[in-house]
Amino acid sequence: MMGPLGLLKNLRFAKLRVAAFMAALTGIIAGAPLSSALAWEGNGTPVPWQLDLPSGATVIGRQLASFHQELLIIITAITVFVFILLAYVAIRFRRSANPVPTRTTHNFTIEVIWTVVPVLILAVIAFPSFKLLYYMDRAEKPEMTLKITGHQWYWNYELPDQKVEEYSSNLIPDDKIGPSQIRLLSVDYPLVVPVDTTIQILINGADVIHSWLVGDLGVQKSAFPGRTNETWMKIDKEGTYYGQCTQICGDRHGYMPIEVHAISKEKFAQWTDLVQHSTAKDKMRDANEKVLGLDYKWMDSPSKTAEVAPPAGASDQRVTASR
Ligand SMILES: [Cu+2]
Repeated sequence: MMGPLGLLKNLRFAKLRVAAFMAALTGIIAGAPLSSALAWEGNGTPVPWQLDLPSGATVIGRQLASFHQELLIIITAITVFVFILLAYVAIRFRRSANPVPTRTTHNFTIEVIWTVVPVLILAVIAFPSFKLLYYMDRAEKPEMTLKITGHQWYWNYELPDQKVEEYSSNLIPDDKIGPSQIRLLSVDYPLVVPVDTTIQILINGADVIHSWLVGDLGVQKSAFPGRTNETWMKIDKEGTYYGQCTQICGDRHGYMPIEVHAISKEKFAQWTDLVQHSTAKDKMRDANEKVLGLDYKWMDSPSKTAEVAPPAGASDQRVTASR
């Protein structure tokens, strides 16, 4: 049994907790628009104190980021409004200030307002959302095609217009990560595409559902087995962009990163030429070394942790064997 003193202590404690919670909530609400102002300039690699969506290297990426900002403003306004309303009700109608409760159950005007206003807010959100969805859906006049296939657990890329045959892009093992590479994001043979080119992306999965996401490029598309999904991108900033598989696809889901090198059209022509006509044993390695300046010395000695990265095609054999 709790004595009157204990009850009082408990009440005080409850009040303190409510006050702390409200202060925290106010902090979060006040901080939300501030965080959006700190849009993070990166390439998909995590940076300390990073907040918000990447700044974007495609029109879609930037439109997604600005739509996100608009939504954040609407969400913040609604949250602040509801919070103020709750605080007002809790204080104004507390038992001591309002000993005889009213028996009101209906108010026609208020009911109309709380139905119509949310509908209007949703319509305001839906219009730009659908516009953007349709814009992202497919390219108007694609200049080239990129085929992406998700495998357990690596990505395959093919550039049929440039006669670049399907190749695998595997994670670099931990013990081979050099100063120019990023652990869990760098791959052996990255995807190479030209800038200022409308690229039609055709994507599917070889075994299970995967999802190709590169935040800076504003691309996220699911890779289903037996179905080809379409999207597009037109990169306007040269650079290296990273992404990851965003569909839980098995125990090495976190080890199939995406590395995209966006280079000038001239360099891209040089790259495709080398990939086809290089006299080196590993043509793509030669092209990547010469055009992208990638360091492949790590490949010349065996990896101690390589058993965690199965060789390309390993899962295909397993799938065939089970059939
Ligand atoms: Cu996956």
